[in-house]
Amino acid sequence: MSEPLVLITDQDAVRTLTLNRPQALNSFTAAMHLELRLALEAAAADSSVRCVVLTGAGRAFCAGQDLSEPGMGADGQPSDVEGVVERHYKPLALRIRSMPVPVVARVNGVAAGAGANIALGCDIVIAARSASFIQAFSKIGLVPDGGGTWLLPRLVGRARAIGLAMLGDKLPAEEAERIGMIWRCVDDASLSEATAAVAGRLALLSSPALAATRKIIDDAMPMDYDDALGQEARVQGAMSRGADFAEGVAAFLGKRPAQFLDR
Ligand code: T3D
Repeated sequence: MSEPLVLITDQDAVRTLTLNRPQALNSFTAAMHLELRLALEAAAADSSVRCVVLTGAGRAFCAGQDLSEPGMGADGQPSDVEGVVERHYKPLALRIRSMPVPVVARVNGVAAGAGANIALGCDIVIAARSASFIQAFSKIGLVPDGGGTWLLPRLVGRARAIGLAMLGDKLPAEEAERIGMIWRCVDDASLSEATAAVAGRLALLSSPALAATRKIIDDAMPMDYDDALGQEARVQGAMSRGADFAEGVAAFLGKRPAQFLDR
Protein backbone atom coordinates (compact mmCIF):
# COMPACT_ATOMS: atom_id res chain seq x y z
CA MET A 1 0.00 0.00 0.00
CA SER A 2 1.25 3.51 -0.78
CA GLU A 3 2.16 5.94 2.01
CA PRO A 4 -0.55 8.41 3.06
CA LEU A 5 -0.02 11.88 1.58
CA VAL A 6 -1.07 13.41 4.88
CA LEU A 7 0.11 11.80 8.12
CA ILE A 8 -2.23 12.18 11.09
CA THR A 9 -0.99 11.97 14.67
CA ASP A 10 -2.57 12.89 17.99
CA GLN A 11 -0.86 14.10 21.16
CA ASP A 12 -3.46 14.73 23.84
CA ALA A 13 -5.93 17.21 22.28
CA VAL A 14 -3.53 18.37 19.54
CA ARG A 15 -3.84 16.80 16.10
CA THR A 16 -0.84 17.12 13.78
CA LEU A 17 -1.32 16.87 10.02
CA THR A 18 1.95 16.34 8.13
CA LEU A 19 2.11 16.90 4.38
CA ASN A 20 3.93 13.82 3.18
CA ARG A 21 5.46 14.13 -0.27
CA PRO A 22 9.00 14.96 0.87
CA GLN A 23 10.58 13.88 -2.43
CA ALA A 24 8.73 16.78 -4.14
CA LEU A 25 9.00 19.15 -1.15
CA ASN A 26 5.37 18.36 -0.18
CA SER A 27 4.05 20.18 -3.23
CA PHE A 28 0.29 19.85 -3.69
CA THR A 29 -1.23 17.26 -6.01
CA ALA A 30 -4.98 16.77 -6.36
CA ALA A 31 -4.62 13.59 -4.30
CA MET A 32 -2.82 15.40 -1.45
CA HIS A 33 -5.46 18.14 -1.49
CA LEU A 34 -8.16 15.50 -1.09
CA GLU A 35 -6.39 13.80 1.83
CA LEU A 36 -5.78 17.13 3.54
CA ARG A 37 -9.41 18.17 3.09
CA LEU A 38 -10.64 14.91 4.61
CA ALA A 39 -8.15 15.21 7.47
CA LEU A 40 -9.30 18.76 8.24
CA GLU A 41 -12.96 17.72 8.10
CA ALA A 42 -12.25 14.83 10.46
CA ALA A 43 -10.42 17.12 12.89
CA ALA A 44 -13.26 19.65 12.75
CA ALA A 45 -15.82 16.94 13.50
CA ASP A 46 -13.87 15.33 16.36
CA SER A 47 -14.66 17.06 19.63
CA SER A 48 -11.54 15.60 21.27
CA VAL A 49 -9.36 17.73 18.93
CA ARG A 50 -8.79 21.23 20.35
CA CYS A 51 -5.89 22.42 18.16
CA VAL A 52 -4.54 21.41 14.75
CA VAL A 53 -0.87 21.68 13.75
CA LEU A 54 0.02 21.70 10.04
CA THR A 55 3.58 20.81 9.04
CA GLY A 56 5.65 19.10 6.35
CA ALA A 57 7.70 15.92 6.19
CA GLY A 58 11.38 16.12 5.36
CA ARG A 59 13.24 19.37 4.66
CA ALA A 60 10.34 21.49 3.33
CA PHE A 61 6.99 22.73 4.58
CA CYS A 62 5.37 22.86 1.12
CA ALA A 63 6.54 24.04 -2.32
CA GLY A 64 3.04 25.01 -3.50
CA GLN A 65 1.39 23.46 -6.51
CA ASP A 66 3.12 20.37 -7.95
CA LEU A 67 4.17 21.82 -11.28
CA SER A 68 4.62 18.37 -12.82
CA GLU A 69 0.93 17.49 -12.45
CA PRO A 70 -1.04 17.12 -15.71
CA GLY A 71 -2.50 20.42 -16.91
CA MET A 72 0.26 22.56 -15.36
CA GLY A 73 1.55 23.60 -18.76
CA ALA A 74 4.58 21.34 -19.11
CA ASP A 75 2.76 18.41 -20.73
CA GLY A 76 1.08 20.25 -23.60
CA GLN A 77 -2.35 19.48 -22.07
CA PRO A 78 -4.86 22.34 -21.83
CA SER A 79 -4.23 24.12 -18.57
CA ASP A 80 -6.93 24.23 -15.90
CA VAL A 81 -5.22 26.49 -13.39
CA GLU A 82 -8.39 28.46 -12.60
CA GLY A 83 -10.26 25.22 -11.93
CA VAL A 84 -7.44 23.96 -9.70
CA VAL A 85 -7.49 27.14 -7.64
CA GLU A 86 -11.30 27.08 -7.35
CA ARG A 87 -11.52 23.37 -6.58
CA HIS A 88 -8.54 23.02 -4.28
CA TYR A 89 -6.78 26.15 -2.99
CA LYS A 90 -9.84 28.30 -2.29
CA PRO A 91 -11.68 25.60 -0.26
CA LEU A 92 -8.46 24.75 1.60
CA ALA A 93 -7.79 28.37 2.57
CA LEU A 94 -11.44 28.80 3.64
CA ARG A 95 -11.48 25.54 5.60
CA ILE A 96 -8.40 26.51 7.61
CA ARG A 97 -9.90 29.92 8.34
CA SER A 98 -13.20 28.38 9.50
CA MET A 99 -11.88 25.56 11.66
CA PRO A 100 -13.64 25.37 15.05
CA VAL A 101 -10.22 25.16 16.73
CA PRO A 102 -6.98 27.12 16.27
CA VAL A 103 -4.63 26.02 13.49
CA VAL A 104 -0.88 26.38 14.00
CA ALA A 105 1.59 26.16 11.09
CA ARG A 106 4.86 24.49 12.08
CA VAL A 107 7.04 25.65 9.20
CA ASN A 108 9.93 23.23 9.19
CA GLY A 109 11.55 24.36 5.92
CA VAL A 110 10.85 26.25 2.73
CA ALA A 111 7.24 27.36 2.15
CA ALA A 112 6.81 28.47 -1.48
CA GLY A 113 3.92 29.62 -3.65
CA ALA A 114 0.58 28.46 -2.31
CA GLY A 115 2.56 26.56 0.34
CA ALA A 116 3.67 29.89 1.82
CA ASN A 117 0.17 31.36 1.78
CA ILE A 118 -1.50 28.28 3.25
CA ALA A 119 1.00 28.56 6.13
CA LEU A 120 0.29 32.30 6.51
CA GLY A 121 -3.46 31.61 6.60
CA CYS A 122 -3.04 29.57 9.77
CA ASP A 123 -3.75 31.32 13.07
CA ILE A 124 -0.24 31.12 14.45
CA VAL A 125 2.88 30.51 12.36
CA ILE A 126 6.03 29.21 14.03
CA ALA A 127 9.00 28.67 11.74
CA ALA A 128 12.41 27.07 12.10
CA ARG A 129 15.31 29.50 11.67
CA SER A 130 16.37 27.61 8.53
CA ALA A 131 12.88 27.93 6.99
CA SER A 132 11.93 30.55 4.42
CA PHE A 133 8.89 31.97 2.63
CA ILE A 134 8.83 32.50 -1.13
CA GLN A 135 6.03 34.11 -3.14
CA ALA A 136 7.23 32.03 -6.08
CA PHE A 137 4.30 32.85 -8.38
CA SER A 138 5.87 35.71 -10.35
CA LYS A 139 8.71 33.41 -11.43
CA ILE A 140 6.24 31.25 -13.35
CA GLY A 141 4.05 34.06 -14.64
CA LEU A 142 1.29 33.72 -12.05
CA VAL A 143 -0.16 35.90 -9.32
CA PRO A 144 -0.33 35.03 -5.61
CA ASP A 145 -3.10 32.64 -4.61
CA GLY A 146 -3.96 30.55 -1.56
CA GLY A 147 -5.17 33.80 0.07
CA GLY A 148 -1.89 35.69 -0.43
CA THR A 149 -3.40 38.83 -1.94
CA TRP A 150 -5.60 39.26 1.14
CA LEU A 151 -3.14 38.07 3.76
CA LEU A 152 0.13 39.69 2.71
CA PRO A 153 -0.86 43.39 2.77
CA ARG A 154 -2.63 42.85 6.08
CA LEU A 155 0.36 41.12 7.62
CA VAL A 156 3.20 43.26 6.31
CA GLY A 157 1.68 46.30 4.53
CA ARG A 158 1.29 47.03 0.84
CA ALA A 159 4.89 47.97 0.09
CA ARG A 160 6.31 44.72 1.42
CA ALA A 161 3.43 42.68 -0.03
CA ILE A 162 4.09 44.04 -3.50
CA GLY A 163 7.87 43.64 -3.15
CA LEU A 164 7.61 40.06 -1.94
CA ALA A 165 5.02 39.11 -4.57
CA MET A 166 6.69 40.80 -7.54
CA LEU A 167 10.30 39.88 -6.80
CA GLY A 168 9.60 36.41 -5.42
CA ASP A 169 12.69 36.57 -3.21
CA LYS A 170 13.31 34.07 -0.46
CA LEU A 171 12.38 35.65 2.88
CA PRO A 172 14.24 33.97 5.76
CA ALA A 173 12.10 33.04 8.78
CA GLU A 174 13.99 35.44 11.03
CA GLU A 175 13.14 38.34 8.71
CA ALA A 176 9.53 37.11 8.44
CA GLU A 177 9.27 37.37 12.21
CA ARG A 178 10.95 40.80 12.27
CA ILE A 179 8.44 42.29 9.81
CA GLY A 180 5.45 40.73 11.57
CA MET A 181 4.58 38.18 8.91
CA ILE A 182 4.76 35.26 11.35
CA TRP A 183 4.40 34.80 15.09
CA ARG A 184 7.83 33.33 15.95
CA CYS A 185 11.06 32.07 14.44
CA VAL A 186 12.85 29.55 16.65
CA ASP A 187 16.02 27.48 16.42
CA ASP A 188 15.53 24.38 14.30
CA ALA A 189 16.17 22.11 17.26
CA SER A 190 13.41 23.84 19.26
CA LEU A 191 10.71 23.89 16.56
CA SER A 192 8.77 20.80 17.68
CA GLU A 193 8.94 21.72 21.35
CA ALA A 194 8.02 25.38 20.78
CA THR A 195 5.08 24.43 18.56
CA ALA A 196 3.85 21.77 20.99
CA ALA A 197 3.98 24.30 23.83
CA VAL A 198 1.86 26.84 21.93
CA ALA A 199 -0.56 24.20 20.60
CA GLY A 200 -0.91 22.71 24.08
CA ARG A 201 -1.75 26.12 25.53
CA LEU A 202 -4.34 26.79 22.82
CA ALA A 203 -5.91 23.37 23.39
CA LEU A 204 -6.59 24.30 27.02
CA LEU A 205 -8.48 27.48 26.12
CA SER A 206 -12.11 27.86 25.03
CA SER A 207 -12.29 26.62 21.41
CA PRO A 208 -15.44 28.64 20.55
CA ALA A 209 -13.88 31.81 21.96
CA LEU A 210 -10.66 31.29 19.96
CA ALA A 211 -12.53 30.51 16.72
CA ALA A 212 -14.74 33.56 17.26
CA THR A 213 -11.65 35.69 17.97
CA ARG A 214 -10.19 34.76 14.58
CA LYS A 215 -13.48 35.46 12.85
CA ILE A 216 -14.23 38.85 14.38
CA ILE A 217 -10.66 40.08 13.83
CA ASP A 218 -10.90 39.09 10.14
CA ASP A 219 -14.43 40.46 9.80
CA ALA A 220 -13.47 43.76 11.46
CA MET A 221 -10.85 44.54 8.77
CA PRO A 222 -13.20 46.38 6.37
CA MET A 223 -15.48 47.71 9.13
CA ASP A 224 -15.46 51.15 10.64
CA TYR A 225 -14.79 51.49 14.38
CA ASP A 226 -18.45 51.74 15.27
CA ASP A 227 -19.37 48.53 13.44
CA ALA A 228 -16.40 46.65 14.91
CA LEU A 229 -17.49 47.68 18.41
CA GLY A 230 -21.03 46.51 17.61
CA GLN A 231 -19.70 43.17 16.38
CA GLU A 232 -17.67 42.77 19.59
CA ALA A 233 -20.78 43.36 21.68
CA ARG A 234 -22.83 40.80 19.73
CA VAL A 235 -20.17 38.07 19.74
CA GLN A 236 -19.24 38.77 23.36
CA GLY A 237 -22.92 38.24 24.19
CA ALA A 238 -22.92 34.90 22.41
CA MET A 239 -19.71 33.81 24.14
CA SER A 240 -21.03 34.82 27.53
CA ARG A 241 -23.99 32.46 27.11
CA GLY A 242 -21.65 29.46 26.69
CA ALA A 243 -20.54 27.21 29.53
CA ASP A 244 -16.88 28.18 29.01
CA PHE A 245 -17.48 31.73 30.24
CA ALA A 246 -19.11 30.52 33.46
CA GLU A 247 -16.27 28.04 33.93
CA GLY A 248 -13.59 30.69 33.24
CA VAL A 249 -15.04 33.08 35.82
CA ALA A 250 -15.58 30.32 38.40
CA ALA A 251 -11.99 29.13 37.90
CA PHE A 252 -10.64 32.67 38.30
CA LEU A 253 -12.60 33.28 41.48
CA GLY A 254 -11.78 29.81 42.80
CA LYS A 255 -8.06 30.37 42.06
CA ARG A 256 -7.87 27.14 40.04
CA PRO A 257 -7.10 26.30 36.38
CA ALA A 258 -10.16 26.48 34.11
CA GLN A 259 -11.42 23.33 32.43
CA PHE A 260 -12.94 24.49 29.16
CA LEU A 261 -15.11 21.87 27.50
CA ASP A 262 -17.12 23.75 24.83
CA ARG A 263 -16.21 22.97 21.27
O1 T3D B 1 -2.82 25.17 -10.69
C1 T3D B 1 -1.97 26.03 -10.41
O2 T3D B 1 -0.80 26.01 -10.75
C2 T3D B 1 -2.43 27.17 -9.60
C3 T3D B 1 -1.90 27.12 -8.29
C4 T3D B 1 -0.73 27.68 -8.03
C5 T3D B 1 -0.23 27.67 -6.70
C6 T3D B 1 1.27 27.68 -6.62
O3 T3D B 1 1.74 27.26 -5.61
S1 T3D B 1 2.20 28.25 -7.92
C7 T3D B 1 3.85 28.12 -7.30
C8 T3D B 1 4.38 26.73 -7.43
N1 T3D B 1 5.61 26.54 -6.71
C9 T3D B 1 6.78 27.00 -7.16
O4 T3D B 1 6.89 27.65 -8.17
C10 T3D B 1 8.00 26.61 -6.35
C11 T3D B 1 8.88 25.66 -7.15
N2 T3D B 1 9.99 25.19 -6.36
C12 T3D B 1 11.07 25.94 -6.12
O5 T3D B 1 11.18 27.08 -6.50
C13 T3D B 1 12.17 25.27 -5.36
O6 T3D B 1 11.99 23.89 -5.39
C14 T3D B 1 12.25 25.71 -3.87
C15 T3D B 1 12.75 27.17 -3.82
C16 T3D B 1 10.91 25.59 -3.17
C17 T3D B 1 13.29 24.83 -3.14
O7 T3D B 1 14.49 24.84 -3.87
P1 T3D B 1 15.61 23.71 -3.56
O8 T3D B 1 16.81 24.07 -4.37
O9 T3D B 1 15.78 23.63 -2.08
O10 T3D B 1 14.99 22.31 -4.01
P2 T3D B 1 14.80 21.77 -5.51
O11 T3D B 1 16.03 21.03 -5.92
O12 T3D B 1 14.32 22.86 -6.39
O13 T3D B 1 13.59 20.75 -5.31
C18 T3D B 1 13.79 19.45 -4.77
C19 T3D B 1 12.89 18.50 -5.52
O14 T3D B 1 11.53 18.90 -5.34
C20 T3D B 1 13.16 18.56 -7.02
O15 T3D B 1 12.91 17.28 -7.54
P3 T3D B 1 14.12 16.33 -7.98
O16 T3D B 1 14.92 17.07 -9.00
O17 T3D B 1 14.89 16.07 -6.72
O18 T3D B 1 13.44 15.11 -8.53
C21 T3D B 1 12.09 19.51 -7.49
O19 T3D B 1 11.74 19.33 -8.85
C22 T3D B 1 10.92 19.13 -6.61
N3 T3D B 1 9.99 20.24 -6.48
C23 T3D B 1 10.14 21.37 -5.78
N4 T3D B 1 9.09 22.15 -5.92
C24 T3D B 1 8.24 21.50 -6.74
C25 T3D B 1 8.81 20.28 -7.11
N5 T3D B 1 8.20 19.43 -7.91
C26 T3D B 1 6.99 19.78 -8.40
N6 T3D B 1 6.39 20.96 -8.10
C27 T3D B 1 6.96 21.83 -7.27
N7 T3D B 1 6.32 22.99 -6.93
